[in-house]
Amino acid sequence: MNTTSAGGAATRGAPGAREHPAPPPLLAPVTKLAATAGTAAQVYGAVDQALRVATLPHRGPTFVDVPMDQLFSHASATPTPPTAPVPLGPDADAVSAVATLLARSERPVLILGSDVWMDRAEDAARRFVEAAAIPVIPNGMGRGIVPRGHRLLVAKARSVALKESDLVIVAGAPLDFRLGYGVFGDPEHPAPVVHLADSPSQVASHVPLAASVSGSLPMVFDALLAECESQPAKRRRETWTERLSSAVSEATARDQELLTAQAAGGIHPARVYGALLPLLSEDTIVIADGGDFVSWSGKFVEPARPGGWLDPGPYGCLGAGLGAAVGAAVVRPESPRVLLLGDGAAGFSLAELETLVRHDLPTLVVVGNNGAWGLEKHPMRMLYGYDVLADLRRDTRYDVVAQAMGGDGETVADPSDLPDALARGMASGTTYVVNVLLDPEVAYPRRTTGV
Ligand SMILES: Cc1ncc(C[n+]2csc(CCOP(=O)(O)OP(=O)(O)O)c2C)c(N)n1
Ligand SMILES: [Mg+2]
Repeated sequence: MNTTSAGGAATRGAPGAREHPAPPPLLAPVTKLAATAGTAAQVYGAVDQALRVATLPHRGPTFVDVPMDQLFSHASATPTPPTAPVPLGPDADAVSAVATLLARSERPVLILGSDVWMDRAEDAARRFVEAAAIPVIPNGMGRGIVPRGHRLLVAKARSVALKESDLVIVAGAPLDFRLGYGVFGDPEHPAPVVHLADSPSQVASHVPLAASVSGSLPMVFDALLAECESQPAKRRRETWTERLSSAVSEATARDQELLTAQAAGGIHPARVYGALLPLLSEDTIVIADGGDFVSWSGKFVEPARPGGWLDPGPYGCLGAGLGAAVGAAVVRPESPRVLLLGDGAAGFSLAELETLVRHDLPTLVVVGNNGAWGLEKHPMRMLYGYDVLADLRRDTRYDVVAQAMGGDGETVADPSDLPDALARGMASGTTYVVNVLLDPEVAYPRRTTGV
């Protein structure tokens, strides 16, 4: 029997499909599609459709469940050949409107988010950035598209750039708490905002936009590049780019002090990065999983290529890091991998160290051991004056756990031992945990609580 469509599988909201069990309502609001394949014959079509929907822009989870008795039954299916989705091209007038705003802007900034990389728009984005000479702040997994050291990468001048800009273009990232909900500069007279998104559903509707474009992001950037060539900038923006370059230099000098900072009650978290940064090659994939420890990595680690940074997305889902390390190792086995793992995050999926060892996927895991859920503890203290239920055991030997699972590791209590320990881990050829005893009192210096 040919079951090449999901026909008959109950999807939430599909009327008349009640002869089969309804899909679980719990999953429908948090997935792109939730379906129950009520019979074995429906399984192929339901799974096929779920995979197609999940990978269409904007990518997202889909859910299929199959009753247990049907799961162990038999049915035949004719495989459907995979078809590449037809990319949605951008609207020409919308592109032209953005190009006009950009041509008039004296102080533009472009924010490149995770969807730029997920939509494989990294090359098109970089061509546009260089042709338009627009300064860039990366967001999430947009890091590395404009590589470290590039004259237009102004991540370290982020607050100056966003405060003083007269046009903020956000590409491939939601206008969420990480981006001040899309309000930049003076809240009374915020900068005009342009939103570029991979699909119409992702264009922000909670703030007024000066313009927006949705569609396949490689096509959006190519169209913008072509349009900017026909509408060149009215003025040269050297004053702006020089202002940001000097802000980057000042921030880099301030970072240098932190990278060698001393702390009284253990190692200063920034010190880890002082030792780690010189060891990162052009090809190293840095994976971040944790609270404050990850904020420090976001501040200091600037990848040299797209895909050089993996994080758990805007919700910071703890525990995703070990799985991401496994994925990175499988997809790019030749690239060195460093997982920066908070001790709180370690509590979620540390057992996956065994997976890395069993499949021979050597990874350096640096555990930022501050004996706490720091990003809960310190904000509680700030907001309430006390903290509850945010302490862990700093004596836990995460390195010994790795040894017990067939990997290796060591504990570092003295910051001067960090460079050698990290280098040993990288050269070890196995999954190696460096358990770094951090000062629990050092909180990441954040300006907002994110709400
Ligand atoms: C699955 C999940 N549960 C809870 C949270 C909320 N949360 C954010 S940071 C954090 C503490 C993280 O502690 P740790 O990994 O040790 O990092 P630290 O802040 O101490 O550097 C928690 C519980 C989350 N992001 N994800
Ligand atoms: Mg911690």
